[in-house]
Amino acid sequence: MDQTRPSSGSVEAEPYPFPLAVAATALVVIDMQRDFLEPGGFGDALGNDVSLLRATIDPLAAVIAAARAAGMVVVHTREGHRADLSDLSPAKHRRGNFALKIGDSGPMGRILVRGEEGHDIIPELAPIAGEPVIDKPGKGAFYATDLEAILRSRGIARLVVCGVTTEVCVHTTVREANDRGFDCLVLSDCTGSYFPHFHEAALAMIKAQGGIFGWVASSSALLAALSGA
Ligand code: TIU
Repeated sequence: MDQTRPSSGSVEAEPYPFPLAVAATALVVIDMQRDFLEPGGFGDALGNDVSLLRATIDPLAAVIAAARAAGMVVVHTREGHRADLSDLSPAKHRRGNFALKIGDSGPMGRILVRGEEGHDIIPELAPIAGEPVIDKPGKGAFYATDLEAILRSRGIARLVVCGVTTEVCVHTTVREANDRGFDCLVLSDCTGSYFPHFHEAALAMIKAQGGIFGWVASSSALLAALSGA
């Protein structure tokens, strides 16, 4: 097959079209949590301008709606820790320019702790019944989680990856998925970073070298493919 030419049932992507196989594809939404997107959470405590991530919300809401309508598996992840912090390594606890550390009390409850308000997925993108929510203690969604078992049991071989932040949890997850044999398409406008130049570089790294980690496309390309599928 000439991989550089578009074919029907594929998403216009770089470095070449991503074949669309809805039944074997999951939409994976990474860490669209208050702790990263709203003031007073973990992202804010690290000294970031959290408003930079909010441009992802509307396009991602449209993608989630289209994926649900097409019958795609939709999976959400959340970064966070047990209330007793027993799954938090001392190294992760120490690291960062923290105003508040993980586990400290902030305006949205304890920072990056499961069950707290800040740990919730933002209301605009709330999961619906039947959609797996993966709680992860690390940056990658495969590390110390049952994500791989959940995907394999549903016959998933391909991932559309969205969420925040592009160069941290999205990238780590794509690298983990790639090494496990999943084909990953990352949506450029449904991922975001506190550092726009890191966002651009992270996307460039994924699609470089003939797609060394996967593919990159806009949400409009996925929506167009889904509407024709
Ligand atoms: N700090 C930062 O850019 N990201 C994270 O800590 N976690 C995620 O990316 N979810």
